[in-house]
Amino acid sequence: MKNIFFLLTALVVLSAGSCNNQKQEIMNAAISESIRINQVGYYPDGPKRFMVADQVASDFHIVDEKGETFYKGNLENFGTWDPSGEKLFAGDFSDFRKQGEYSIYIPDVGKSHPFSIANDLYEKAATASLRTFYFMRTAMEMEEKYLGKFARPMGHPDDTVYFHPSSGRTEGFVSSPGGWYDAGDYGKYVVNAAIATGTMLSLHEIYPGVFEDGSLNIPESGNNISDLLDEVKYELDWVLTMQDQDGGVFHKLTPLRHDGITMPHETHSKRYIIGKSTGASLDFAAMMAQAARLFDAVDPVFSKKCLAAATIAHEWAMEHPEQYFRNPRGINTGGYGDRILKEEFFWAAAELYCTTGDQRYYEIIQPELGKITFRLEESWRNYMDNIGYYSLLSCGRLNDDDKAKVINALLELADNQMNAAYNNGYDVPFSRFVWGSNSDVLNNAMIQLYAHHVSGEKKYLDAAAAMTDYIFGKNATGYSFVSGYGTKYSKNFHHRLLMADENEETFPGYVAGGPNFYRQDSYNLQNQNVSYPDTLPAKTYIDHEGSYASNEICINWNAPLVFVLGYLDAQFND
Ligand code: 9MR
Repeated sequence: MKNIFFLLTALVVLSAGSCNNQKQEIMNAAISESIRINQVGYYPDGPKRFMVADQVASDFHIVDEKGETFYKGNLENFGTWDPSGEKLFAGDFSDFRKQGEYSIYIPDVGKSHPFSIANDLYEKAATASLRTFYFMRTAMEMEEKYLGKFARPMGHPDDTVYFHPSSGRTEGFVSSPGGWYDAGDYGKYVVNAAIATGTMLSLHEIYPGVFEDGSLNIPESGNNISDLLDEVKYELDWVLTMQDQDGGVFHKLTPLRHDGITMPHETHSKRYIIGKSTGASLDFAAMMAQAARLFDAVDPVFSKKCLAAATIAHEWAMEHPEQYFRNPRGINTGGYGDRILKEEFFWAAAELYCTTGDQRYYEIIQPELGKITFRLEESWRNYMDNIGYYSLLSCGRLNDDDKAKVINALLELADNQMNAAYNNGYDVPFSRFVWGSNSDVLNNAMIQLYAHHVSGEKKYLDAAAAMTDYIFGKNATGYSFVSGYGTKYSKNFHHRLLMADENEETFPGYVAGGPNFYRQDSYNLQNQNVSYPDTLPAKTYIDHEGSYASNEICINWNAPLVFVLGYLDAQFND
C-alpha cells in the first residue's frame, strides 16, 4: 500500500514537472514566420484556419501567453501550392470558440504571431479603413483634433485647374476643389472615384447603421448623417465639378506628369482637366444615380442635384457611346481607359432604374440579368456591373422573376468562387496575382457577402471571413496587408504623402495593392538597389516605398476593405 502511495506521488510530481516543462517550452518558443494566420484573429463563430509552409509538422496547440494549451489539433498535408512553391500543411480549429488572446504552437517549429478570438474583431479596423479616405482628402485643413500626429497642411485647393486640349475646351480654367487623392499619386480620376464610392454606398444601402454619425471623428461628425455618407459626399462634390455643360464628364484631373516625392502643399505643377469620355460619363451617371437614391432621406436637395446630373451624363453617353479615353501625348498619369464599356452601360442603367423606376433603363438591363460574373484584375474596368447587380438586389425594383434570375446567378458565382478558394492554397479564390490583387480577394469576399445577404446561408459568410484571413496574414508572404493591424504588417507604402511626411509611422487602415506577378516596378526598384524577395506569383510582394506595382494604396482597393469589414462587423459583433 505504502509503495503504491509513493508511486502515485512520484507520477503526479513527474507529470506536473513535464507539464510545467511543456508550458515553459511553449512560452520560450520563438515566433515562426512559417505559420501563416490571420494576425488580427478569428470570430468565435467563424472559420479558423491557418497554413504552415515548408515545415514538417503533424499537430498544433492553441496556447495562451502563459503556455497553457486550450486546444489540440492535427495538421493536414495540403501538398505543394504552385503559385507560392510552398509545401503546405493546413490546420483548422473552427470548433474552438472561447474568446481570448492566443498563439498557435507547433512542436519543433515554433509559435505563430499572436491573435484574438473575439466578436469585435474588426470593429477598429473597419473604422480605420474608412478613415483613410479622410486622410486622402485634397483640400481640407488636416487638423490635429482629427488626425493627431498625422495632422498636416492643406493639400491642393484645385481652384485653378486648366483645360487640357483633350477636354474639348481650348482655353480657360475651372475650379474643381475637393475629392480624394486617388492613391500614391495626387491625381483625381472619375472612373476610380465611381467604383470606390459605389462600393461603399452599397454597404450603406444594406447596413446604413454601420458607420453611424460620430463613428469616425471627421469634421462632419455630429451632423446627424452617417459618417460614411459624409465621407463619400466629399468625393461626390468634387466629381460633380467634372461634368461639362453638355452633360459629358471629363475623365481626370491631374498634372501632366506624376509629381515627385513631395508633400501636396509643396507641389507646384499645374493641374489640368484631361479628356472627356463615355466611360467616365457612364460611371458618373451610375454613382450619381446611386447617391441620389441614398442621400434622398438625409439631403433631398443634394439628391435632386445628383439625379439631374446623372440623367444628362447618361444621355450624353448614349449619344457618344464610343468616346474611349487614352492618355494624350505628353501625359503619363493614370489612364483608367477602357474600350469595353458593357459593364459601365449596365451599371449606369441599373442605378438609374433603381432610383427612378423608368422603363427606358429597364430595357437596357433586362437582357443582362442573370449574367453576373467575376473577372479578375482591374476592378475599375471589370467590376462595375457587379455593383449594378448588388443595387438591383437591394433597391426593391425588380419583379420576382427578374430577382430570381439575379439571385440564382449570384449564388452560382459565389459557390464557384468558394470552391475555387477552398481548393486553393490559403483559401484565396484564384492563382493569378496582378496589380491590386488584394482588391480581387476583397471583391470576391464581397460576392460571398451578397450571396449571404440574399440567402442567409452561413457558408457564404464563412467563405468571406476565410478570404479576409488572407488579407490579414494567412498568405504566402506572411504580411498582414493592412497597416496597423496584425504584428507584421505592410507599412512602407508607395504613397507620396506618407513618403514625404516627416512622420515615420504609417497612417493605419490602408490595404496594400498586394502580390503582382508582373512587377512593372522592377526597374524603379533596381535603381534603388532593391529587388523582390521572391518572384513566384503569390510571393511577388515587397513592403517597400518604391514598389508601386505591389505596395501602393488606392481608393478602389480600400473601398472593398471597408465593405467587407463593415459587413462582417455588422454580422458578428453584438
Ligand atoms: O489599379 C490600376 C491597375 O489596374 C493598372 O494596371 C495600373 C497601370 O495602369 O494602374 C493602376 O491604377 C493606378 C492609377 O493609374 C493612378 N493612380 C494609382 C493607381 C494604383 O496604382
